[in-house]
Amino acid sequence: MKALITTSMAAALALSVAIPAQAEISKRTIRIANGVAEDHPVGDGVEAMKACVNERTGGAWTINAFWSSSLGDDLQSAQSLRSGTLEMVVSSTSPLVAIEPALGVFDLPFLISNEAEADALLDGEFGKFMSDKMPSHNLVNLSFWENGFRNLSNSLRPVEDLEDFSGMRVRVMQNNIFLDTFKTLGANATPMAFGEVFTALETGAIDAQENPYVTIDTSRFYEVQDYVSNTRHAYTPFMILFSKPIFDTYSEEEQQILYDCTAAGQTVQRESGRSLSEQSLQRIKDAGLEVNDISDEAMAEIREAVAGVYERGADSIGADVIERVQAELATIRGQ
Ligand code: TF8
Repeated sequence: MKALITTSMAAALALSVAIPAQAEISKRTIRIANGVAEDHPVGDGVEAMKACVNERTGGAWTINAFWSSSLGDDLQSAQSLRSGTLEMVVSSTSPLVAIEPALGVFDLPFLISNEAEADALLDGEFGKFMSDKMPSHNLVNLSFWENGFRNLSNSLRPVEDLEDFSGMRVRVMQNNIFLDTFKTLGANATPMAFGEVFTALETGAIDAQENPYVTIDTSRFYEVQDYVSNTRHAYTPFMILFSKPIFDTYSEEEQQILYDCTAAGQTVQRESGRSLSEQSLQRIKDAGLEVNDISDEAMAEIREAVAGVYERGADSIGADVIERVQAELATIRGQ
């Protein structure tokens, strides 16, 4: 009898030693909402994340991505996360100022000047500082991915200097900083969810919109626009948000898988976005659009015109947050 117990105990012990990882991983289904089309670089990031999850969970998790705002726009999806009715969203930070106004810091015009700065800022202390604001809104930011530098497209004329913005009906994201920026530039700025932009451009309800080349390409805006100006007026990040009420039901190991696999997705997504950007620009040109750069002189004038947005934005963003980002950027730039 004694020998039998010892044997079965040893067998049980061996079993628990043999599959330590599985014990903490449950069967799960994760839905990811997205506003972009599947051929956007976010699609590559999600694929990489899926592969990572599959390996780490031994296939216990199913990940279903929903494209082109089919589960709602960025803000609606984030609200679903907060109430625990949706697991995940790849969202621009910009429309989320309705939830956390400090996120408007990323929308300040000409804040970030290149991708290396963006990566250092978002993956460093400042990114952590911003992510730490999210749990109080029932959201967990797992990673920052890249939306990218935004450029203006329109159906009226090449935008080459400050005067060219005048009276142009520009769709902006639902975001006070972008609204202020484009009003200050003299445009007739209209906040609108991303999912409505194509139709609004097509029907002529608006003349213009602004997004990175990969989005102008993969959302087919080139079909309903004639001019693109290389304005690079803002770099907007994506947050990879997870529902905190759902996150809290995950084991520590499962939570770590989410962090690790969205980080794996980040690497692929950024690389893909950066290499696709050139191809997208070429496709935009091939579609017959006129693409123009802006002279240094005109750019200096544009920058000066919108400088006041920083001070006015401090009310909603917080002066301390703006000071913090500027200090961090100065460090990154070695100033
Ligand atoms: C915008 C954003 C969007 C993205 C996308 C829905 O213009 O740049 O394109 O957030 O994921 O609204």
